Amino acid sequence: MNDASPDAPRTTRFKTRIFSGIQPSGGLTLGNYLGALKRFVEKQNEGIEAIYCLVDLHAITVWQEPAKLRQQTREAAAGFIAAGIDPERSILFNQSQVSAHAELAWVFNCVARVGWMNRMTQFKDKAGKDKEAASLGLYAYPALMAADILAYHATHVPVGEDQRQHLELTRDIAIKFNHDYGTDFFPVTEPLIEGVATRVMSLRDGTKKMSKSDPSDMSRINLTDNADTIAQKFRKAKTDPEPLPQAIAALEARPEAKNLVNIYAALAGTDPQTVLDEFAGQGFGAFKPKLAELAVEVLAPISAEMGRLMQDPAQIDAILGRGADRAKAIAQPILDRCFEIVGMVRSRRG
Ligand code: AQP
Repeated sequence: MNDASPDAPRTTRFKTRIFSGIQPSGGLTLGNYLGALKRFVEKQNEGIEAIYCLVDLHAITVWQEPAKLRQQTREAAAGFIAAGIDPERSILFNQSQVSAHAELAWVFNCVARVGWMNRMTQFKDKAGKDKEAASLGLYAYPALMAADILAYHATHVPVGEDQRQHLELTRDIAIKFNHDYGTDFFPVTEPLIEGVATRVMSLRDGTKKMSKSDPSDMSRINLTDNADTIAQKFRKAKTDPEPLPQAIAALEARPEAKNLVNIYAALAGTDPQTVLDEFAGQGFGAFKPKLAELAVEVLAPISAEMGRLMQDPAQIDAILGRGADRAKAIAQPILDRCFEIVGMVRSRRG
């Protein structure tokens, strides 16, 4: 699916700039890789200015053990670099090192309406049955996400399908801000939801998305899993007894089968029909080992490079620090101007 080309007319006043983020709330998964990271690298390699952020402020909307959060942030940074993000060409940093995100989020908390937040399905999913016990941060999460994007006047945001609703809210916030203050200061950002793996599903339940915080490690492939673990997880992945069909339509009622075919297609850089053309008539006993083999071929070099980078955490911290300085140089003037528009006295800068 391609929601908007980078030349989309609504944002032509603004320079094309991509922003996207991933929460360091666990180890990166195959879902994060195929739905986001792989496409971040493609966008960077198309020469588009790109800002990529490890959104640690988002991560603490649910409990994070501090030492683990630090480790996960460094590991995610290593994952970005190992997957092909060049921290010289793109900006790579962790969110909490640029205070403009939290400051702009406050302004957006005052622009967004409670009714808008009440419609956010991610809050409902993550808060579960006991909504009263969820953090206020989890509820306000989408306003912070809007701030992440709009602090850079980002015009395009590559994300997986699960983030579509939050992107809509970011657009609503920009439109309302511009309307309330009689300005066209913020761009109405376009989502980029592209490819065959915009929604990679759990290996244990084809109706649930693959997620780094799922209690079952068997539900996901982690970028750091070794070849044996990957093979075992695919071998044990829930499927059905039918062979793979010839027609895509026949996968509609078979979510687990559809998920594995989509994963194969995304890893192979092809489309699901091509996968079915090759495997139609074969059962999962034959398909799963091929899928595992392909996944290992793609992920093993990334995992090995992550391991190498993780041996030097000081180097990762230095990269994140440099990225934060570059990010701040873009975000601070935008935040200052936003405060001016809102009516704050600005008698000192920074
Ligand atoms: N299963 C998925 N399929 C496709 N894309 C996915 N993304 C996440 N899971 C899938 C995309 O990865 C980017 C970063 O997401 P995130 O880590 O900020 O938050 P998330 O979507 O909530 O991811 P998780 O893994 O489910 O994290 P937890 O478990 O902490 O909530 C986004 O672009 C997202 O679309």
